[in-house]
Amino acid sequence: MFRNIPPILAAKQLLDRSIRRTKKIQIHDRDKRYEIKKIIIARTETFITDLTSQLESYVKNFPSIDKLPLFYQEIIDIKIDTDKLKKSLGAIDWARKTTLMVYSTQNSSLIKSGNVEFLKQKQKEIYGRVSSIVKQVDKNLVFLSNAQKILRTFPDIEDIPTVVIAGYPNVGKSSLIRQLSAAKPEIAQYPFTTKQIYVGHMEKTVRYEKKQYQIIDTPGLLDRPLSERNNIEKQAIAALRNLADLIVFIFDPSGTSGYQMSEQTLMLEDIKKLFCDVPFIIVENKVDVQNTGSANRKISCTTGNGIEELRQEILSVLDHI
Ligand SMILES: Nc1nc2c(ncn2[C@@H]2O[C@H](COP(=O)(O)OP(=O)(O)OP(=O)(O)O)[C@@H](O)[C@H]2O)c(=O)[nH]1
Ligand SMILES: [Mg+2]
Repeated sequence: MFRNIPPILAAKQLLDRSIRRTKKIQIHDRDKRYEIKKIIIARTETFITDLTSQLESYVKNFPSIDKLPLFYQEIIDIKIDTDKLKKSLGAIDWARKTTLMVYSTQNSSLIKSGNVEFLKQKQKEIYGRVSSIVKQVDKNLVFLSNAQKILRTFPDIEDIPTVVIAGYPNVGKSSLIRQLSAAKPEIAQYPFTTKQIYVGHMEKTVRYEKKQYQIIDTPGLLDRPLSERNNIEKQAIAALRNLADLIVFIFDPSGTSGYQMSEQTLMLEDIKKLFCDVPFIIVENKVDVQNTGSANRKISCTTGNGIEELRQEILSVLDHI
């Protein structure tokens, strides 16, 4: 969804690019003085037009944050910082307008003059003033370019029934999404392996018609207030808050995740309160290591035990939403 934004150049590269474009302009006239004048005017105009149209495309092609779905708005704030992003876009627009203003006030003296030395001096002056304007927003261009790289990593979220997998770190959330979809998030035996949202798809054929569902892997959550959560955890909360039609909460009673059942239970109570109008399916993973005998659904992402039954339950809950 954010892959079509054109690459954003830093001030120096941007200025170099526009200067390079001007070099291509050649004009021939029998009157050499007139030829030089025409070249200076045309090159200055190209410099300004190329530069300002680049700056304009940076601002125009950036998605309007306020119009994006709420999930993206929250993720942008967490991973990029919405205020800084808006300020940077504003600064770049300021640079474009100020450049055009400088050009429009200086251009008439270029057109009126026939003095080659004066023309060259004026052109240098315009280039100098415009360069300093663009350099003033260099940090904003760099910020925007980084923001663009981060945006490109955002998953494509569709408006279809969605299940979000949640739980403590290391309990097997990514292992489960690998079992249930073609998504391949990294799996490892340490907490906070997953640092962002991953999306997989599940499908079901209902009377010859294929229905698509989204399954979302989230970073692990610890039992603590939102204000103490790190930016990785905040993404999980953003997915739960904005995307979940159903939450699959995974417990790991085996102890291999490094977290006690008591801590995991407290967290489940907390998020149940936060998302009280969303249905939950509660599962205990790693039944190959530990079977508590509780009433919760048991699965093993290692042996595949209970996975098909869980898939059917997920699809049937999503179908009734
Ligand atoms: N024995 C056993 N190990 C499992 C099972 N499911 C996952 N694991 C292991 O548990 C560890 C954590 O698995 P992940 O899928 O990365 O867990 P996660 O919840 O996504 O972890 P974070 O992304 O760090 O929050 C890995 O070493 C997995 O191989 C299971 O059913 N049985
Ligand atoms: Mg994971």
